[in-house]
Amino acid sequence: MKYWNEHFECMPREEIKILQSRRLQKLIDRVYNNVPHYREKMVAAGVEPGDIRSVDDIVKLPFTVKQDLRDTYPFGMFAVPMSEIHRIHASSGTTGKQTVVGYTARDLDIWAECMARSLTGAGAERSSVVHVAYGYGLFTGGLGAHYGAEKIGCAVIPVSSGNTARQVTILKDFKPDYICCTPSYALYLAEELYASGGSKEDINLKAGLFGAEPWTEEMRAELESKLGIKALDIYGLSEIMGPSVSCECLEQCGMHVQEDHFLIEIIDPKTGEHVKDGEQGEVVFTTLTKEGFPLIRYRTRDLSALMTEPCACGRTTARMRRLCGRTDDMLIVRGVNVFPSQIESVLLEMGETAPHYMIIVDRKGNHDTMDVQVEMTDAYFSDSVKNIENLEGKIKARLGSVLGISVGVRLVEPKTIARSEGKAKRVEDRRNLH
Ligand code: DLL
Repeated sequence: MKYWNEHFECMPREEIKILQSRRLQKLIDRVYNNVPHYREKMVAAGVEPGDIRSVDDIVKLPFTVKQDLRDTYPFGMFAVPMSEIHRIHASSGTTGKQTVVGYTARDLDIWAECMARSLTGAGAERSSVVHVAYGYGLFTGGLGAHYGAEKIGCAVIPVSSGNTARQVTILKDFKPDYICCTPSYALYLAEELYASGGSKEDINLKAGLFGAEPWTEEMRAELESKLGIKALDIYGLSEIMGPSVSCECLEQCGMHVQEDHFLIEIIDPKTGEHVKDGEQGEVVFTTLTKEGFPLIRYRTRDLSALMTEPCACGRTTARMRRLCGRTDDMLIVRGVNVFPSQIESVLLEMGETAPHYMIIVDRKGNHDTMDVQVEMTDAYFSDSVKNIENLEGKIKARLGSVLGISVGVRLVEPKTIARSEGKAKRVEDRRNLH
């Protein structure tokens, strides 16, 4: 089966727009009547529900930002009474209060539907076995992937995260066809698979749905060759919905947005104006069908670009380009913007180290410093000091030319950089700028 829901996934774009416009009108009516926060903001902006007749009118509505969620913590922006809420998720975030979201039964069903579309796009079907190694709990990854796979009728292995040795045994013995986890955890699993004497020949994975953190094309190549799979990018965020707001198909050419449920805009983060298709900007979502916790023009702080040209898979939905980072995890080092993903690309493309690294930013006096620690491969580790220094110099030169600033590079012993079981932490900013 190629599509889970051909009607919506392959709808002509003009029809998608009509459907979105109709759903947007209903949504605005609903939030105006049920969520005081939105009513107040609309009144302040001088907009009434009747002013919103099509998706083109969305620009009349104010943005919603993370601070709005904090101000109404925990349940102030729910649009239905608690008797209608069936599940609560929360994301801890790195700063400030956690973000709390609620789902009605219908919301959960739509979430499972979107995830079923994503898994089907990766090739999964009823007879497939799906290994879910995203964390189960308040984080949306585990349960999100789980219910999508169950909706298709797959056999789900709900391993959750952690206990890596056992996960490797499961990969070898239960032979799942699909795996859902963060890309950094997939890398760790691959490493442990080989360390236990196994290889890709001992497992049966066809594809992985990897997301919840930024990763690169170079990391994709690494995962595909080590695990013998197609590595697909899947996106989501607690506030909008967990995994499968958008997901790549086997064409691997951008993540298809579930546009019947989510209206996507890409804006210039400074001006708030729309950028042109294909241009990079901040992703903004409106949840067209959510009942429990609808969001209007939510600024995600994620940076991506939109592609609307047809995809070879036949789906007509707009696609998001791989995220290059977030407006708030972009490092500004000596005035230069640096994304951790740029560093990952360089290291993996050079391919002379292990794919494990850590970025340390500090301030000495008034001077920002950036140091990259990267693990040597076992072969290099037993090599001469001179060769190690040469390689450090080579990486330093390459990073310097790509980033436009000079960076310290230190090769460290194999297996000394902490492995991640969920979202990888790759930056330590010691400058206390926040
Ligand atoms: O990470 C939901 C999710 C679970 C997505 C499993 C995909 C797979 P949060 O914990 O709220 O939700 O974190 C959301 O993670 O705003 C992005 O910055 C980042 N993120 C999610 N997917 C990707 C991706 C889940 N494919 C935040 N590429 C988002 C890059 C991603 N960053």
